[in-house]
Amino acid sequence: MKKTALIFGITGQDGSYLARFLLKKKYIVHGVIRRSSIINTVRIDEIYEEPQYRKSFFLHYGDLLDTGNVNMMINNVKPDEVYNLAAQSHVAVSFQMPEYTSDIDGIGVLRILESIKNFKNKKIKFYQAGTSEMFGNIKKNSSMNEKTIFYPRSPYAAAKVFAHHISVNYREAYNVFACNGILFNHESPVRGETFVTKKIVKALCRIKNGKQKKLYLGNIYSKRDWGHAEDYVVAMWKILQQKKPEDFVIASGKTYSVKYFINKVAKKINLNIKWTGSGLNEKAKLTKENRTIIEIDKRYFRPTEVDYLLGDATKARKLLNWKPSHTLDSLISEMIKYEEK
Ligand code: NAP
Ligand code: G4F
Repeated sequence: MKKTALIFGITGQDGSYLARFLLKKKYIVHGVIRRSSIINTVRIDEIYEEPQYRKSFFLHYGDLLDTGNVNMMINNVKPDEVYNLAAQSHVAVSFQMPEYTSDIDGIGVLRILESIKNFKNKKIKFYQAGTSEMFGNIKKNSSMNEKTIFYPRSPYAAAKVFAHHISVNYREAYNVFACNGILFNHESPVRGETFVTKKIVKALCRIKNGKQKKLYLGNIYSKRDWGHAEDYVVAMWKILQQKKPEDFVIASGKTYSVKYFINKVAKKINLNIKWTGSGLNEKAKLTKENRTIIEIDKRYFRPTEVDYLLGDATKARKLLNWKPSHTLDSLISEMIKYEEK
């Protein structure tokens, strides 16, 4: 008997990779999409149009802000597994829209959990998309695992901490099969264009081809543990295949600064740059032409920053037998190739 999965956030980066992965595993996949005045299904259009998936891929309009709709999704689809990847996922935006972000990223999760708790026909497994942002600031040179204490540094992270704890609570109080994946940053060619990796790759490729003059960035000294979304959705699935519901850190185990990422991309596309100045006056110039192509803009700084993230995925390696197949190097090459298509 084929398993049925319901994905909230199917139009996002991770949703599109997870849908492909589950369809290849012969799941029936249902996805929730939001009504929009402009097409927002570009990442999954190829799947939707694929004849072999006509009878296994279904889309429904919905929104995590709408309790009745969430209940209807669970009751109509009757899924074996629910993946909640839906979120207002941009940290900087969450400072401008804290209430909206909390409603989707925090209370939205509670809406799904209540619905699953009240669904009596079968035991539904639930995956919640947690984040390394929940750790916030910890000591540099140490890594974060499932036991590390949370210290959220943004409305986004605070809402995700609520989502994490309420999922644990429904597991303990009502025996809901609820699991949190605590995922560190993961990127891909279809990463949202305002996240720093995609912004850098796209802009530097455009600058190289004479289509853009400058790239403006915020804090280039923060460090991130970057992986590839394709590897991370495998971990999501593996987490739900365990006998017992548990929480897992998923990470590459390596951390690099935003500036390191820029230098890597520039080198790969043969853009020779040199850095001058410091603080808000730091700039990158094209070595030959002495023309500035990267500047720091204080508008991209956050009121509170997470300076350093490094994950320890030992538990996932041991219990899930999960390890990433991509490196930062191969990720960047793939992102560049996509931009240069
Ligand atoms: P993303 O590309 O921003 O996708 C977010 C998805 O959520 C989109 O499908 C979006 O729909 C949907 N959504 C937003 N608000 C919604 C609402 N009110 N109701 C229903 N759906 C809504 O994010 P991602 O990078 O794929 O990340 C997936 C999840 O993992 C998110 O929860 C994110 O917070 C979390 N996470 C991501 C990372 C990472 O590095 N990528 C790391 C840790 C955790 P539209 O397309 O219509 O906007
Ligand atoms: O790419 P970012 O916006 O990702 P951030 O804030 O780490 O959040 C992402 O990863 C989280 C997991 O840890 C997810 F939960 C979350 O949903 C999202 O996917 O920024 C990365 C770093 C930050 O330190 C930021 O301040 O890059 C810095 N940065 C510097 N200039 C910039 C920019 N970030 C963005 N988005 N745009 C800039 O111009």
